[in-house]
Amino acid sequence: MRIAVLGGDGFVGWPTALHLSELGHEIHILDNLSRRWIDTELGVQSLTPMDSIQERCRIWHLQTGRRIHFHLLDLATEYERLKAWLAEQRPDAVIHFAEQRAAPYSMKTDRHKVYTVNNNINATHNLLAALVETGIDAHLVHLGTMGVYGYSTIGAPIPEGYLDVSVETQAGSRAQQILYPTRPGSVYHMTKSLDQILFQFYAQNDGLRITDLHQGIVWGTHTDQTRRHEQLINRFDYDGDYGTVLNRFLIQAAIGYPLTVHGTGGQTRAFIHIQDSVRCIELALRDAPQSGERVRIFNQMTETHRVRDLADLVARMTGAEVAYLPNPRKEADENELVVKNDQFLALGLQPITLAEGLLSEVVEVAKKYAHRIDRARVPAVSAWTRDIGKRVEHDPERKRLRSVS
Ligand code: USQ
Repeated sequence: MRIAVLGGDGFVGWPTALHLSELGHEIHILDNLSRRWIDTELGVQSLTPMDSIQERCRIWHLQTGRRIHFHLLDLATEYERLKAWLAEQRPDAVIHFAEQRAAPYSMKTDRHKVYTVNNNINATHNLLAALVETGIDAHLVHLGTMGVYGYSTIGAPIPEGYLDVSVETQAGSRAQQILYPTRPGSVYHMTKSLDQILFQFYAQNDGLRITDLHQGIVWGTHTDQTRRHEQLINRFDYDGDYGTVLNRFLIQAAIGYPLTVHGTGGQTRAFIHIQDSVRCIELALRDAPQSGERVRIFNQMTETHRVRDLADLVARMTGAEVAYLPNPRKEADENELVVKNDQFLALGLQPITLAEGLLSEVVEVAKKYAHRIDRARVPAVSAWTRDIGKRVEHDPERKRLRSVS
């Protein structure tokens, strides 16, 4: 297949492009390189040294003989160029990763909220409108998030996108399936919730074939392909805005920084290893819906864990200290989470679960590049509200951490 990977320079986009190229697909990455600009804005860098996208593609070609094509394009602002590109290349599938993906970044200031909404919603809508206008019957696979469901304890497993409800009518009760009610916990998660409505409309109105993957928190760094050459290495974020919880704990352990648990650490979240993430995308691509079908929704996760249990696990493994810090986010202190992921299991996914070997691999990568870490950028400082911000700033445990690190 000819596949467009939108956002193919990012943390999941790059290994996906490699994985699909290895399988023999013709891969075109479309990316505005905004993630690299955000590093510059924040004054941080990936733990792992990343080459330019053109250099990465060159090395892949040298290693495998396969070509990955790169096109510099901003989906959110260059609608006409996007349409022209689709009309010319007519891809069989489009994988859409091209969104600002960090919740803390989206909550930093009003400017970051506006940027995240403008970028994410325009990118998604431009793509949908361009697919309709060009008449391309490409399967659109979108990387969504588990966070659209919210994290309150509901006492029942979270289904894959749709909820069975019964509506009382004058003629008795009627069964219906509705999109699971969204309860986003950040502006970023809100944009993915809005994406769902856009997909629902375009599938119903124009017969677009769409799969939405509600992914959990990705951990790990290497996949079979990124492991192959130093210059194919994946990016790895450790900072307080882009680093995600388990990867952060692993790098913190590697550099002797206390593990930064927010609040009680009673937050339960869904997780998936990066290798499974790319495999799920392959599986979803093979299982495209028909035109006229409703949006196909998968929960792309393999296990759930409580944050403090992960901290304890990493501490036991490495001898790291655990620090309980005031939570910069507005989120439930404790929640239960049970998630259905039957569809990927039925398609043959064999989950990679938290194994010591893979956890240690991340610690080893972090040790190798520890000299690239700016310890001052490790704490998470983006607060969800002004009041929370003041509380976090003056907290004695946070001040202590600043002095020990
Ligand atoms: N947390 C800590 N300590 C830290 C960092 C985070 O206790 O040092 C806590 C957070 O307060 C939160 C949980 O860990 O309760 C998860 O935070 P995270 O930064 O790992 O994940 P999140 O902000 O939810 O976002 C990440 C990705 C996002 C993706 C999402 C999947 O950045 O793109 O959509 O995971 S999910 O969480 O399932 O919605």
